[in-house]
Amino acid sequence: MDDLKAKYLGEISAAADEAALEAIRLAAVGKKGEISLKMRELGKMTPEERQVAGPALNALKDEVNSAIAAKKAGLADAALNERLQTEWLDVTLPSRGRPAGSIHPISQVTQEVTAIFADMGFAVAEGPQIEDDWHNFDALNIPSHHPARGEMDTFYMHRAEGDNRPPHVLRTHTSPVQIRSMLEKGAPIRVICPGRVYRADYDQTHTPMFHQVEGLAIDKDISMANLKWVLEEFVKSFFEVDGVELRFRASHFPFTEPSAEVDIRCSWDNGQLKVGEGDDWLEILGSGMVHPKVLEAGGINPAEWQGFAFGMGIDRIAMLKYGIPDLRAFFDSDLRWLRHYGFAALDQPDLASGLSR
Ligand code: 2U9
Repeated sequence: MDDLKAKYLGEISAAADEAALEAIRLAAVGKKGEISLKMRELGKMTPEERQVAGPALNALKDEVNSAIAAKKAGLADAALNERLQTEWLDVTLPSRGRPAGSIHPISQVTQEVTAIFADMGFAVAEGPQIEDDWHNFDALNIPSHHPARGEMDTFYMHRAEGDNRPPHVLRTHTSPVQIRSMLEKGAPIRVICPGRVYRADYDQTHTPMFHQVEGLAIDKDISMANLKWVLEEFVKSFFEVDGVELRFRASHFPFTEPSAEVDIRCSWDNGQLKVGEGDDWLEILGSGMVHPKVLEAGGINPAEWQGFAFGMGIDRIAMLKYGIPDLRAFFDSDLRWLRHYGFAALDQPDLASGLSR
């Protein structure tokens, strides 16, 4: 008994890790362990022998078990201490200096426009950039022979061989988002839809991907007078000028009737744009009363409801407001350009503190 005790306590104290400890446990007190087998032999002993050997074996088993438990705890402590020694971290160290990122003018202007229209009760809606031709064209009263549907301007998605359904398109305007909003929410409705749009065009003022914001307001008695007020408020807030004169020029869009293009009074002082004064006019957006067929496509009864819509290029108004000459540079990811024209990340535009501090 003393030999067994000395052997196992010695092995336990020398065990290097938990796996070694488990091997010792199995060899000593496991089902077929040495001590367990000895306990099975108790049955063959005389009652006198059993009275001595029984308690002694039980005591030995208990002693081995508690030695294993104590060693196990010791090993876990040692492992933790080892980790604490090697994995420490000085949380009082100052952070490494990093060059600050900046907000892209398009993000900045999108937020400015959103803040202005949110203040006038417009919600923001978004939709897919890959559209079916019904949402992008038909619902907007753009017939299949319309030039905008031609290969020239529209990016068509690929269809599998033998699939004769009309192809999906990269949306050519954000108008399909308003169609989706009308179908989803019904009237009355007031939304703006900012987002990316795609047209096959590339020069100093056109990129194949650009950004638009369109607006839609539908109610029982909305007129062009409401449109005029909303756009005047927008232009004043956006260009941060008090008085600004708007000029509505009759125009034509398939989705609005009547339609108007809107110019603002401005001057160009050696290349510098001034809004609200001068003898020049600058076209900034298109607008009109929503065509009855378009209301119908949006599930809204044109005998009961009417509304106005407008659309403008975010990139274009960003160029005008912040004096950025070439549209193509917007998408070059040139760090020097981004540092020059970018905005501080923590200065988010809101009406109370000024849009573009
Ligand atoms: C619905 C009904 C009507 C949106 C409109 C314009 C006029 C317009 C251009 C401005 C410059 C696009 O970025 S640009 O090339 N947009 O002139 N957009 S009215 O009319 C809608 C839209 C959706 C359901």
